[in-house]
Amino acid sequence: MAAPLLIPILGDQLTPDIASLRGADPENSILLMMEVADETTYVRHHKAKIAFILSAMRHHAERMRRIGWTVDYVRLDDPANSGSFTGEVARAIEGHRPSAINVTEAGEWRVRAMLEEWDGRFGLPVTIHEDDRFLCSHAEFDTWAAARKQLRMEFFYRDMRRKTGLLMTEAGEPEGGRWNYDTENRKPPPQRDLLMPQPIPFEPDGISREVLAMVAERFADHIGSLDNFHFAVTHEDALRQQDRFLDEALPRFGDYQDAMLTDEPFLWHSVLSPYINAGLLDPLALAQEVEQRYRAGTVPLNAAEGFIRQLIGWREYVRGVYWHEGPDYGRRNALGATRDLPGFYWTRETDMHCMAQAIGQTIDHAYAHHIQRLMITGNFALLAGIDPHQVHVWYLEVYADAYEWVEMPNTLGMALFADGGLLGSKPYAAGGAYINRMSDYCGKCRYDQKRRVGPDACPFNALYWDFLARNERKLARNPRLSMPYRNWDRMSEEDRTAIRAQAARFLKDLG
Ligand code: FAD
Ligand code: DLZ
Ligand code: SF4
Repeated sequence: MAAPLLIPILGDQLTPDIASLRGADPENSILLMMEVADETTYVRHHKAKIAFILSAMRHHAERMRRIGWTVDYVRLDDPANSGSFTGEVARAIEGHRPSAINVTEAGEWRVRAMLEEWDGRFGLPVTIHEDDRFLCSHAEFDTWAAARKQLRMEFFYRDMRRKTGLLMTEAGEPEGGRWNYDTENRKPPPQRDLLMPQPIPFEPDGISREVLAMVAERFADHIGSLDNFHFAVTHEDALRQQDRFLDEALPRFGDYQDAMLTDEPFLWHSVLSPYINAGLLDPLALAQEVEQRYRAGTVPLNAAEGFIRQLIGWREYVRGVYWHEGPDYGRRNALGATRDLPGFYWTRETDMHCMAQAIGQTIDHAYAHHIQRLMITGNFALLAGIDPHQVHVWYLEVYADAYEWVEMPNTLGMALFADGGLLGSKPYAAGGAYINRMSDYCGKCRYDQKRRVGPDACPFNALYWDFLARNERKLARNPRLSMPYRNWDRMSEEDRTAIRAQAARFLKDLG
């Protein structure tokens, strides 16, 4: 046999026709899959996130062998494991004497730098393929961004609708006459009931049980529980969960997209992001299924459009921003926030019921839905002035779907405004009234959502006004904040002083 082609497959590249495999000869290629300490510990990932990725990798290796590929699989507990992608590629070169390396680009600047360095290091031709599981290529996003003074998701999204033809009429107009049905996607939560859809609880098979035991032992000091490990770890099971979502939750996804309910972590969300991001599900095929359901009349337009917007709009847009802005994006701190992340982000031990719920289910399931990430834990960090880098690391650690390309712009840009308004036109800052409107949390909280000062006052209220006052110089000219600033100015001097003193006391106690 001629010298084979070496094709490293990273943990979020679990797609059988990933770009680096196309055109390769299964008879003369070695797929290299590597469980490495560098990746499991470069941040202290949630135990369930590690277990999900490693189990999905092991299942993917089996799948690829079944369809005729040769896979060299390096396990984390292999005594010869060097602990890094580069070290394992070096070992594989020793073992297989390949003629060249083919790899699909990584999802982080950190890993991208590693792959780019292989060429010179190993003296072999290295081809890095663009990851075409995304709709928008780097060049396309850069061209789109170069033509604009301001990047706005809504306009990018319209281009993606035109490009894919999703929810477009034959005349090239948006289905229903409008591009966006967001205003119909903000219903407060309904009563909790037994008929709410739930994701399928997949029972861990032998491979997953082995991984779970290893993770429990090796990563005992990482955040999170393994007790609720019910993730799909194969393409087939991920598809089953996709069908469950399409059948049972999608029709009401639109209505309750922003709603939150005590002890209901999933509501009408798909819980598909870990599978989409790891490569077990194809986002475009999923969006086409959603459109199909709309055209068949089983799903209303506000649900189909709302879901498709997240997938081909937000998901592609944040990725574009991540790569377009460069590796220093993660160090931005436009509001100069420096406070340390409070300890209760790791323990859930706080009297703020909304925070205890969002953090608690994160610890239990490595999952929280978008509004919890944005308007509860993200909003709190924004208002309290927590150092964006620490917040970014927390989000990257705790969610099973977290990779830098998607997590970082959502955290730094959308939740914390640390990029100064590049990704969103205003900070998503809100006091207790918003949380009360969109959830049943406040009724179960020891704080009083209506109060701004005093021992029982909801901390979000004083923090909200304090945030605006603290950042007046940077934010007051933002037209989308003119109303709250007018309201702040209308308050009496006495009220303003009391609110700021309340916030200062709370923040001092946080330390
Ligand atoms: P659904 O509500 O069912 O939405 C459908 C799909 O749309 C998701 O599976 C996801 O693929 C996509 N999507 C929705 N919103 C976004 C968005 N803002 N950006 C990108 N894709 C989106 N998403 C991640 O995939 N990984 C992350 O690490 C991540 N970190 C986040 C951090 C913060 C601070 C915030 C505010 C959001 C973050 N998101 C992240 C976006 C979003 O919260 C999750 O994609 C979503 O909660 C996943 O749950 P779901 O699959 O049930 O989503
Ligand atoms: C997140 C993660 C973890 C926890 N472990 C591994 C691993 O052992 N091997 C692997 O190939 N990938 C892992 N990953 C995902 C990688 O970190 C991911 O591919 C990069 O972040 C994308 O550049
Ligand atoms: Fe959260 Fe305030 Fe409501 Fe309590 S009262 S749940 S702290 S918003």
